[in-house]
Amino acid sequence: MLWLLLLLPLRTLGAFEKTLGVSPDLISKYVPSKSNTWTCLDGSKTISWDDVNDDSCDCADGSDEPGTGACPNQPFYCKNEGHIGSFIPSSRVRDGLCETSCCDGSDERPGVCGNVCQEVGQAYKKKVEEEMKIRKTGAKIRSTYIAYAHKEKKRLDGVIESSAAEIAIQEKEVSRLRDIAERAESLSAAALELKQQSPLYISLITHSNALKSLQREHKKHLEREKELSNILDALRTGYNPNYQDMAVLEAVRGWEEIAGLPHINDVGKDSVSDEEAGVQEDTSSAVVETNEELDDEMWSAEELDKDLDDLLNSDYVSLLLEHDEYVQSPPEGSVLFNLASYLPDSILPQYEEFRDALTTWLVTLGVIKGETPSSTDTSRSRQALTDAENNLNSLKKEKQTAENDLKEIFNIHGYGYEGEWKKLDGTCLRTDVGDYTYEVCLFGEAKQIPKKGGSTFSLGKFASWNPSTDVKPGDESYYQKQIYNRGTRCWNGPERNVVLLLSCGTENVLNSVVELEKCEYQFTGTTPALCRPLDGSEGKDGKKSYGGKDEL
Ligand code: MAN
Repeated sequence: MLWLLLLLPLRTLGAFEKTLGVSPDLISKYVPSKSNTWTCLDGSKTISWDDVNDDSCDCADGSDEPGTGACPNQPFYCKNEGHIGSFIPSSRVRDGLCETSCCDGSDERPGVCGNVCQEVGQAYKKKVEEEMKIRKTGAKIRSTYIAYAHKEKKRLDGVIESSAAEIAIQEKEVSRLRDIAERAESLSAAALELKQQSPLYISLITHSNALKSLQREHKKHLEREKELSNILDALRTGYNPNYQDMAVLEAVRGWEEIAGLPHINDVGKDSVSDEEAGVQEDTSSAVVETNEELDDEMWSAEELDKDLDDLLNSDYVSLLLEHDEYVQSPPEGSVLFNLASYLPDSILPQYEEFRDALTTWLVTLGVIKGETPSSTDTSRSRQALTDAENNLNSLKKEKQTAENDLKEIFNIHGYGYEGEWKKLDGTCLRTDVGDYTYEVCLFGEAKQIPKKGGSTFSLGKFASWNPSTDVKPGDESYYQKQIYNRGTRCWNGPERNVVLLLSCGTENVLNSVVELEKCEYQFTGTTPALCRPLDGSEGKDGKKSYGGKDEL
């Protein structure tokens, strides 16, 4: 009877060993049949219950040996009571080594590894609690970042609204000023027409036209003279003196006199050279220049040849206006009667508009002569228009910038769905490592600054969040990595670049910098922006808002 009592705990122990290494979701399947048999989990074989966990692999799927490591590639489950259960591969079961992830020592034969789950569990719990504390504090700070983004949105909405209103006003102002400028300019055109009726101007134009015509005729004559001299040269050198044709001889002699050439029959005799004989290409050059005495203001032939074209290309209208201003230079003290000079700039455009309208009316009615705005008035109204247009453009630019900024705030690829990163835009984190101070200005640029002097290298500008294709934009891991690239090119190497790895922390700090490969740097740091709230109100896709508030 006593042996039966002794057997009971052994049987219980045996049953316990049969489920050694079995994961909790399969435990219900490790029960013997009434006839003490057991069917492999893949249903391929029925074996004796005694063959389960007997250190000999019987089932094709290895399911009969969950706790011995006898079958390859089986998961072994450590219960780790007092801590967290975990799986290890069967290859590490009963290998004589105590696995850290199997703190209960169940992977080894009894007595090999102690059960340290209580201590491990407590240390783990403490660590988790500390992390939770950090996350809780961080999440509070993060919520202020989100609030900042909303404030920023409001501000930008305001900027967009007010600049839109100002744009509408300014557009009207631009069209009003354009109207004034165009009217002033068209009045100036009428004034110019009037000025062009001046006898002096008409005479100047007539002189110019006459000179141009003279120049044209002169050129024609030069051409003709050249042709004639060629004919006469040919006659002179080609005629036959033996024919005694007096008319030809007379023509040759006459030409030789005009051109200053020796008589052709004397060429070759005595000392008359070919050159002197005028046997040359350009006989026209041989034409005798008459040395006239020129008056002081007369142009020489050379001046006529070189400078006449420039003179005839003069801008006569500009000359007319200059002349007009010259003869009309304002008398001293005229500012006294210039009403515009007493008016503040703000009402000047209205005054000018009124004055122009009145002037036009008076001219139309014949009350006053066509006195028109001066070129100064015209350029002033043009200037006022340009200033207004510039103002309009800067308003439009301001609105555009605000719209772009607004788009980025709640953008998962920009400052996050909740805008939690907006606050950190431009925040610079620094740390000293070796001979350098490393700096990263978030969403800006990363730098390597030598402590003992020398050039600062750009390590790249912000390019993107985690670009890995297996990371979904908006997920936590997406925001745990930032890429900065296109920094200063490395000597014989790539452009410097940085991978910034971030995790939740109560402060924005840079913790470490390592140069993993030449000119490829890895920064690590913490930020409250990554401390998502503990209550899990935020969906995995990051689309649920923090603290139950509905954003957007
Ligand atoms: C500088 C620094 C280093 C880098 C070398 C490469 O000294 O930027 O980090 O490795 O240049 O030449």
